[in-house]
Amino acid sequence: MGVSSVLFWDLWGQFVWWSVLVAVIVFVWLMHHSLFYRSKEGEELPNPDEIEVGVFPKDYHNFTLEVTWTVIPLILILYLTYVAWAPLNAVWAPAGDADVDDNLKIYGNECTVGQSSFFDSENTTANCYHKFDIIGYQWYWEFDCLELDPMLCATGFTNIAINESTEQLKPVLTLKSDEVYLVSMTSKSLGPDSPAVTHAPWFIDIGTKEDVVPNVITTLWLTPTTLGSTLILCTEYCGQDHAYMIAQIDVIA
Ligand SMILES: [Cu+2]
Repeated sequence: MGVSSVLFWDLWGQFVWWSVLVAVIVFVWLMHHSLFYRSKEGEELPNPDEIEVGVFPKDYHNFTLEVTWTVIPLILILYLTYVAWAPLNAVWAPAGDADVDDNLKIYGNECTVGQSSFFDSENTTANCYHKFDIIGYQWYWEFDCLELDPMLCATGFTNIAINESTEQLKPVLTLKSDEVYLVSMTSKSLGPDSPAVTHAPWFIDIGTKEDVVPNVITTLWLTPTTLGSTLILCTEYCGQDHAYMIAQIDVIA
């Protein structure tokens, strides 16, 4: 899982836990009341509320109950909102001079040749980061490893099944696990028949995505921490072959 995924999976776990707890309370309560307060066969029921068919029942206002069922869920929602903010630091952290600015300490400075990021997924910090580029065309991804060592970043091609009977040659990006990458991205034109349009690479399993916009450089932190292969899909509709704008990422040790 990537840098954001580590955080998002933790959040996911918390949200599922609270959802299950609330569901158990609600459904157990509901079942209990539905069964326990059922009238028995032939039972003559008292009618203390004088409920009549076609007449709106008397209004019993219970202030304590009303406050309780408003305040308790409100506290839970405020808490979940608060914890959901946590990954924003890791996702939007600036890149820059970590020696000068404490806010840039999450991923440190750009690695020097041969230096490793040593990503710490517990605390979402790293020694340093590596840079590479992604360019979106209509309709394929191009990876540029810049000056990086081939052990850290390599490109190639492979056949990927795009449906049950068809395979297509697609780009492959090979990255090293537990390294932090800062990806700079933009969209370019291949000529009048293929204008620069907005794309958005979605790094499945790594859990992040970002728009790729003509004439703008967008950036994204990427930290693959699980070995294996995953796909990049385009999640911004970009024309005819949008659905086939696929690439593979191989994460190696
Ligand atoms: Cu696209």
